[in-house]
Amino acid sequence: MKNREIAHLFESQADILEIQDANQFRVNAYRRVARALEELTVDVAGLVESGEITGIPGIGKGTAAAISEYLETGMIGSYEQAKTEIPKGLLELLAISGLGPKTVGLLWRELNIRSLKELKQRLHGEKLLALPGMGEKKVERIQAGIRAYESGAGRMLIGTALSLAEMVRAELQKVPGVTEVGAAGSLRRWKETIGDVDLLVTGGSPETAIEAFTSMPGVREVLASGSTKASVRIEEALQVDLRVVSKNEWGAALMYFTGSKEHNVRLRALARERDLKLNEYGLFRGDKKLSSRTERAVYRKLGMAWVPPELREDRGEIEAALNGTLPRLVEMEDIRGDLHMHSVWSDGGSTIEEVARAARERGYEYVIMSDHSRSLKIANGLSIERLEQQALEIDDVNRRVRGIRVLKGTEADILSDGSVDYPDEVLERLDVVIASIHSGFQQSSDRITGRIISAMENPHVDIIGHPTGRLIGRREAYRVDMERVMKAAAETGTALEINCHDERIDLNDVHARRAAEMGVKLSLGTDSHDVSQMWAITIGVHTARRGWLSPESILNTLTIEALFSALS
Ligand code: DGT
Ligand code: CA
Ligand code: CA
Ligand code: ZN
Repeated sequence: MKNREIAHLFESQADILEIQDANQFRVNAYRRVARALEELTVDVAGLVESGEITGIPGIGKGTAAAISEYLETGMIGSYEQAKTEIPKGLLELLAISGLGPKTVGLLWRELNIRSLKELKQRLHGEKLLALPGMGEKKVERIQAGIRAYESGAGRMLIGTALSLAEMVRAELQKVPGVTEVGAAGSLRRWKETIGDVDLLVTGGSPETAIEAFTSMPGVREVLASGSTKASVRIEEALQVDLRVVSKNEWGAALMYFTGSKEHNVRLRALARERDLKLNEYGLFRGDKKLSSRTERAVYRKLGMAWVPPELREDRGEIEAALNGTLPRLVEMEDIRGDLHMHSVWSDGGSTIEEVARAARERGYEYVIMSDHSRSLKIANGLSIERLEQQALEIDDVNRRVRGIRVLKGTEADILSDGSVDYPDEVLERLDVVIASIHSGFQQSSDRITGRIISAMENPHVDIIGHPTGRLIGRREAYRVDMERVMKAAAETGTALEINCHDERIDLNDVHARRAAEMGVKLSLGTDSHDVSQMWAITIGVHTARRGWLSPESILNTLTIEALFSALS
């Protein structure tokens, strides 16, 4: 479906108009179209074909023509024209948190700032400070936004990379003779952000595979194209590298291109110590090839166990593989439920019944309803009365939908004094209490760490949600002292969440590993606001694997009885 892609163009056109200080009605009209497209549950192409498209509120004849132009040609002429009317660098500025189109327009018109570079040069200048709506505070926010943007610049969220890889994989699988398409690189290692997607393919003729790859729909630019490898750019900034390898060398190539570079460097040194040579074609003694067909065989010939890709970061996995002490990592099959979900009761889009059915379909035994608490007004947090009404509906769903248990929970705000957003007698009646910070992100380290620790000292709190609060590429973590939080979690028996949302991944792999070493349990929660997001549990499972976690460290691997006794 091209719905989101097209929505993005209309959104971008609205941004351009707003930067140009155009009439607000025009700006809003474009935004309305973008939203309508985002919210469509069916393919826009079908609606264009049947003519129903103009029946959608906000979409008129002109818009419909633009959409069908895009479907036919891959671009919208008027949008391409609009882009030429403003300096190129301005659209990039919009990716920075704290900068909207109005501000960007102001910076451009008043100070002739046309790029990130120019903005950085003049950020603290007096002229900039004097602009309407500016001020020390706002400048600081923009500066933090720039820092976050630059640290994540050019890297994709893993959710983006996964769907991109799926799309390319589907194209490559259509190529005659192709028997295998595999992800390599950071995507196969499930790193939290992905620089470029690396794919390997085998079977069929290399020329045909390369040709199919470079001419796929969605390719904006072919960055390189050779006889066995090619790189393309999709959309604005998504790069995919493809290598065609022979079936006999699949294992060696997969190992080489999975990396990480640090892991590979150690392996090659290890090979040399044994008078062997390791490269992307195989493991050799002199001219004699010892192995290359499968990864397992190559690792075995190096005298070590096969290393799960998530561990290949040179963080101790090589020693463990040599000594036979690699952990038994948690797997998707171990997971019996999702421990962080929102519904229509707060700011989610799915009903409790829909959540229950989706959870059962995933093969879960339980799922938690953890809607927002009363202080989080912008997310329609539940008053005590509504929380009680919700409990009745959960009872009803549990009676009607067999084979899945909906747990009563909350994602309660940790208030500024460290107390939890409901009184004890309310918390006590819930099956699971997640406590999270949603305010006061800028507090000092002592203050915010203290808040989290007081929440953990409340005996009803079972899990701390998204413990560091970072949003990848958008917001830095709070200044929380994770060592102290983990120590307190171990002492109070509070679990820490691995929030599975691709923009959060919070805790991350490194923190999760440290927490487990300290005896803290981890809880996987997708934080889904719609059942269509529940797949993200795989991001959590693979993050846990990157953190060397075994099933024993993870709450979601417990049966419901064991979960209850762990939480009590
Ligand atoms: P990324 O794309 O920044 O998220 O990270 P990777 O790990 O996917 O890095 P990438 O795409 O540059 O290369 C993919 C893999 O290929 C990498 O993990 C290991 C291997 N590789 C690439 N260049 C080198 C190199 O110069 N030396 C070694 N040993 N391996 C390399
Ligand atoms: Ca890569
Ligand atoms: Ca690459
Ligand atoms: Zn939250």
